[in-house]
Order: sequence, then structure tokens, then C-alpha cells
Amino acid sequence: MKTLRFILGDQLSRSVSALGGIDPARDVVLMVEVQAEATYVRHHPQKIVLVLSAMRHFAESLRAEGISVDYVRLDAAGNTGSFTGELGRALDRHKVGRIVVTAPGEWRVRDMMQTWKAAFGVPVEIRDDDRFLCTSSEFADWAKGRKGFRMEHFYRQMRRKTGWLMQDGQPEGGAWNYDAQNRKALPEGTVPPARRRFAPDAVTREVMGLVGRRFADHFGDLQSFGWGVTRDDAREALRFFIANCLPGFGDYQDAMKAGEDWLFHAALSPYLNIGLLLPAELCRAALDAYRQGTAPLPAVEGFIRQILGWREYVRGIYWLKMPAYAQSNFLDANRPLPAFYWTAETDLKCLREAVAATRRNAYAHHIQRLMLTGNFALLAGIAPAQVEAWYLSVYADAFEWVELPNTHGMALYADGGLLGSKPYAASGAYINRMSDYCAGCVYDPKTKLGPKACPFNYLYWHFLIVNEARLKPNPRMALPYRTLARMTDEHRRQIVQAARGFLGRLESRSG
Ligand code: FAD
Ligand code: DLZ
Ligand code: SF4
Repeated sequence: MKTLRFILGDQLSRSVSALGGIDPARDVVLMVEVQAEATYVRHHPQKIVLVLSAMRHFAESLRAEGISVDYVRLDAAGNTGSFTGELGRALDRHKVGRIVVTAPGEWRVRDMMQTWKAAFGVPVEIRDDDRFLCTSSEFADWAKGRKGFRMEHFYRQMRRKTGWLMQDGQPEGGAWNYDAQNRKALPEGTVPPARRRFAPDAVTREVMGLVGRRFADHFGDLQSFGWGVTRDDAREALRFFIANCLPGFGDYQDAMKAGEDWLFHAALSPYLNIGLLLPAELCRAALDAYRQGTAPLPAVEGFIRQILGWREYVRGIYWLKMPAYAQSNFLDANRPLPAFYWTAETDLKCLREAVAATRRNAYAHHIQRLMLTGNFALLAGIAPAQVEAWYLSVYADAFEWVELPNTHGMALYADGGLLGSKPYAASGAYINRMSDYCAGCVYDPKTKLGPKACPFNYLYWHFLIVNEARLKPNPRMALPYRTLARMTDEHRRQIVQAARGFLGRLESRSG
């Protein structure tokens, strides 16, 4: 039976299930560039270029194998602009007995796919996405009957299942976790490895022209595009990371430094999330480095934890809890997103750096996302849906299955502790300890009140005050609430006054 195999822009793996059993002599692969996918949130131009250029290269690699690919460009005549519209047009071009797809990464698209059989009168086979290390049903089994979910418990089960960094049923080195050794600030004079970037080829340059014309009003620089767009590029980026960055990954995982956009991070998430790399190959490459003695155990364990643990865990939560998950707002946060998230115009230097890096690269490393833009949105009580729309649009690696749990659960605690055990709330002291931003800031991280006071300081205590009823019962919040209890009423009043003044000024500049 002739089959139409519809491949989406984040399914660019030769091993993707929709291509399983393909008959090149008979079947057709459909790939479509559509306006709706670039605008359901206004994606950073670099993300659009990455996806479209990688799609074009992937289509060429299939054609080189002798597979017939029906590829619709964004500017093709008659392009309807949506997956459903383009599938309908493709079915007019090809008489097929069935459609095969791989389950998408977003709830929104899953809903769409479920309408196709009735809309087109052709059977639609939705295959599992088996590019992950844990299936959704395996995750549901793990979650069944548990009162609370903790990444650590899930991660240990995944270590046992894969046998990675395990010896005789015990964790390699005797510990599951080397986080205590992995929290160093960057010592003065340490120079992170210069990052390997990829010069745009002719295909990418053509896409850049198209994106520049169509999406000129989207947030983000386009000309600094330097992402790889093929599997070969992505593998080269992986080799570079393993050789040059992995040895320092553990030590400086939580560090931040002005002007250093990548530090020792992998910058591989965009490739993983569109399918140019697979999670198992990243973990195996790190394990090889450990065995060969080129990377220490805390770094390798820390890296594998992010992929085998966090990445799989957030995906599990997403499919287990959606669509209700996105609706919760445990802290009743409802302020509008401040304008500086789009402009970088703020006198808080740490936030200015994080937003500017985001604009430059469509990338910010995890601690910038969690402890700067995320922490600020948490402390300032910004409405989760607005923060989530921002994260989904500004990063090259942003797809809802991974963005939403990280933002809604980890950064904003909007799920009331389903994903993490306590809010990642921090004052200026934390940022000062882990970065060099404060030295160049108009505010002072050691000052608690007054015009020089770091806003993170009074916002932190204000956050604890206004959320006391919700957060005080949490045993993991006992320490800060004991400190709060020792404050005089007058001190509390001054904190509230300072925070309200700051938030009022912020709100008048929201956008
Ligand atoms: P590294 O720090 O080098 O980590 C290695 C790999 O581990 C990453 O490539 C990534 O695939 C995986 N990883 C690490 N942490 C996480 C995590 N918390 N969740 C899932 N995977 C993880 N990641 C995305 O891929 N897409 C997103 O849209 C996204 N949104 C986020 C939003 C917020 C508010 C926060 C706090 C985190 C978000 N993350 C997201 C997780 C994490 O910040 C990025 O995966 C990471 O910064 C990617 O850069 P890297 O490849 O240099 O990662
Ligand atoms: C992100 C994105 C963009 C910008 N454009 C396209 C596109 O034109 N065609 C396509 O197939 N996929 C695109 N994508 C990725 C999709 O948004 C992604 O596949 C869905 O969100 C499902 O996760
Ligand atoms: Fe950020 Fe406060 Fe430090 Fe300024 S003083 S860089 S606002 S933490």
C-alpha cells in the first residue's frame, strides 16, 4: 500500500518511527514549511532558520538515498500555511492508502493530528516517538501511585535500567550525585573554550533571506546565526563539546560570567530537540570520555543526569499531566511580562546580560534561564502563561514538551511542587556568588533596602511574605521562614513598600 510519511520539523532523525519500513519505490515523504509553525508564538528568527534549513538538508539526505520527498517551501505558491492545510493539498497530489506520522512533541499538534483521519478519510497511523530513553507509558508506570514526583527517584531508576555509571547494582564512585562538587563560580582568569560555530552554507543563506523578510518584527538577531543544520554539523558540535567542554562541565555548571554566553555548556539542545542528535549518543559519548580518562566522574555524571534524568523527566511530566498542567497557577501570579524581556533595557545588569545573550544567540544557559529570567519572573509574580510564551519563542531549543515543565514547574512553581520540591527563589547574594555581574551593576547585592539595594533582595523577601500561607507549610522552606519570623514588623513593612514601588514602576513599563 502506498504510504504518505509526514515528517515534522523536529523529527529530523533517519531512525524516526514514521520512516520505519519505508519502501522507497512506492512511498512518499511529505515535509512542509508553514507559516503557522513560525507564528503560533513569534519564534526567534534563528530558531526558524535552524528548523527550516535543517528540514531542507534532511530532505536532501533522504533524496540522496533514493527516497521520494514532496517538500513544500514557505514561499511556494498556494501554501496554505498550516500542517492540516498542506496535508490536504498533498493528498490531492498523491493517491495513498494511509498516512504514517510520528507522535508530535506538542499537545497542540497532537490535537491537530487526531482530526486528520475524519477530515481526509484516510487511515492515520500515529507511531510512538521512540527517540527518547523512557516511553510515556513507562513513565506513567513509574508515576503510578506516587504521592509526589521527584526527578532524583526517576533518574536512579533510569540509571539502573540503562546500566550507565553503574557497577554491581551500585552507582559508579559510590554516589548518585556529585552536585556538591559541581557548584563552583568561575575563577578569575578562567577562559572557557571558544565555541565552534558554523558558517551558513547556500541553503541556510537562502532561508536566512526568507526569514529576514517574513519575520523581521520577531525578537532576536538573525545575522549572528551560527548553528549547525545537518547531522554531520551536530556530530561535530558534540565532538567539540566532549573534547573541550565536558571536563569543565561539572565544576562550572552553575556559574555565570558577563560576556561568556556558553561557558562549559553543551549548546546541543537545539540539535537534540529537532532530532539531529539522539540522547543515547550524547550519554555514550560522555561515558566513553570517562572510560578513557578524559573527563572526571562528577562532570560525566552531571551531564548524564541532565539528559537521562531531567530531559526524560520533564517529557514524562508533560505527557502525563497535559493539558491541565498548563492551567495551574499555584502562586496566583498575574503581573504582565516586563518590557525588558523583549528589549534588554533594564538597569539590573544580570538580567540585561541574559536577555541580550538570548537575543544574540537564541540561547542562554540553564542558570541564566532558571536563576535570572526565571527567578525574576517568580519573585515578581509574572503571569505563568506570559512567561511561558516568552520562553517558547526566544530559544532555538524551545518545544513545548520541554519548555513548559521547565518554566511552569521548575522556574515558576506554578504547579505547586509537582515537578520540584520547592521554588528556585534566590536573592542577589546567590547571583553575586555565582557570577561577576554585580561588579558592573548600579545596584549592590549586599544592600537590602534603599536606592542602591539589589531589587532581587527585597523582591525575595516580599515573595516569601506574600506567599507565606502557600509556602510556609513546605518543610523545605522552613529555613527562610525562620529568618523571616525574626524580622521586625517595621522591617517587613519596608520590604513590602520597596517591592511594591519597584513592581509598580515595572508594570508601568510592561509590554
Ligand atoms: P547543558 O547545560 O549543557 O545540558 C546538557 C543537555 O541536557 C542539554 O542539551 C539538554 O538537552 C539537557 N538538559 C539540561 N537541563 C535540562 C532540563 N532542565 N530539562 C530538559 N533537558 C535538560 N531546554 C530545552 O531543551 N528546551 C527548552 O525550551 C527549555 N526551556 C527552559 C526554560 C526554563 C525556564 C528553564 C529553567 C530551563 C529550560 N530548558 C529547556 C532546560 C535547559 O536550560 C536547557 O536544556 C539547556 O540550557 C540547553 O543548553 P545546553 O545544551 O548547553 O545544556
Ligand atoms: C518550529 C517549527 C517551525 C518554525 N516551522 C516548521 C515548519 O515550517 N514545518 C514543520 O514541519 N515544523 C516546523 N517547526 C517545528 C514544529 O513546530 C514542531 O514539529 C511541532 O511543534 C511539533 O513539536
Ligand atoms: Fe543583578 Fe542585583 Fe547583581 Fe545587579 S546587584 S547584577 S541586579 S544581582
